[in-house]
Amino acid sequence: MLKKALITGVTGQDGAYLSEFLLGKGYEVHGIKRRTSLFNTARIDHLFEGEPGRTGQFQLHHGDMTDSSSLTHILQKVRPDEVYNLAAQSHVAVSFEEPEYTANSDAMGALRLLEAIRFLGMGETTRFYQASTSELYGLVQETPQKETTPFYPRSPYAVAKLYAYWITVNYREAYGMYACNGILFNHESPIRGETFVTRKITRALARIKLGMQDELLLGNMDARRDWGHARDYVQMMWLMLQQETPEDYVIATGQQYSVREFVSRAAEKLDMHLTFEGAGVEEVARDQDGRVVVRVDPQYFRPAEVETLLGDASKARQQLGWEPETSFEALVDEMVTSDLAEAEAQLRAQAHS
Ligand code: NDP
Ligand code: GDR
Repeated sequence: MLKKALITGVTGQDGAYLSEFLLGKGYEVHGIKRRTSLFNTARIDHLFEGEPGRTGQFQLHHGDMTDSSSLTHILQKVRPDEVYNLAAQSHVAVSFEEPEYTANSDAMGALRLLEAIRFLGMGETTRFYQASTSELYGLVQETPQKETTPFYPRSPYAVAKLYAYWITVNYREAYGMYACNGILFNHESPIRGETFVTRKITRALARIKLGMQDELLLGNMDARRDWGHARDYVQMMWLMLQQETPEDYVIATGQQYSVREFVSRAAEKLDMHLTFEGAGVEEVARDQDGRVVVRVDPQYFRPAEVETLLGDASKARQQLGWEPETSFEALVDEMVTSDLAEAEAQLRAQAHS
């Protein structure tokens, strides 16, 4: 019998990498996707093609984190060995604009899944992974941040994720469920959503390089993050569910860079050598020809900011053998190369139309 995994948020960045990883391990993978008016399965379409004999090993079900009935029906039908709760309104800035929806999907959504697993009588057999986040540390109380560092969330997103974190711990303690939190620091890839800062930068600089765009507008360039590669991180989600006892783990690289440093590195890869001048809202970056290519735009500032995050993943290193495979430089290079290829393809398509 194949092991069965159910992934919420399967159409997202991590859902796509995790699906591919679990299919490679021989799992039958079921994903929950919400109904959309346009196709939104670009990240996972290749998984349906599969290898001979793998047909049917990857299946999608319509459902929504705000709808208990859909979640319950899918759980009852699939009866998964492992549930990975990756679905979320995951954009921190958007959570200030849609705080109630963010709480409904990110906080209550986790509760709906846990409660459905429990009352369907699957609490002893189904293992549960909750996508927790370094945003829980927010206004940091200790550097670097580890599992015991106190939380101080700074956005409706982080507050919703705080509820999801604790309800996961509570179901573990109250009902003996195998439920864990992966407290993952930022992880990126060429299929990262285009409005997160890394992808926004690599995509815009590639287009500027090809003359398809003039400028890149950014918010707080002083923000510092511990950035890793999503491909490395999803393996840890799986490993957390393969242990003897369920525990919570920080996953991070232990290295930190500013948004400005990310911009510089991405530009270097494109042979654009940037000089930064001015400060605050006056800051700009010019290329070697003196052209302004990056500008600060206050519309991207957040009502409350998380200035700095740096993870200490010692526990995962010791207990799970965690070792990030992709360096910061390799991550940026991979993203830039992919976005350059995408922009070039778009130019070619325009030339032929
Ligand atoms: P994405 O934003 O790329 O993907 C989010 C997924 O959730 C998408 O599939 C989205 O569907 C789905 N979704 C959103 N709302 C609902 C809903 N109401 N019902 C059903 N599905 C929904 O996020 P990532 O892949 O980057 O992150 C995965 C998880 O990990 C998220 O929970 C995120 O908060 C968390 N996380 C991410 C980190 C990171 O750096 N990437 C770090 C730490 C935690 P659709 O495609 O239709 O929009
Ligand atoms: P984050 O990621 O908020 O850390 O949440 P994001 O890439 O959105 O922001 C990182 C930092 O960059 C600053 N920033 C900008 N951000 C965006 N999106 N757009 C800009 O133009 C811009 N300019 C500067 C931000 O202010 C911030 O400080 C991500 C999400 O994936 C969450 O779901 C996840 O939980 C955390 O990472 C860990």
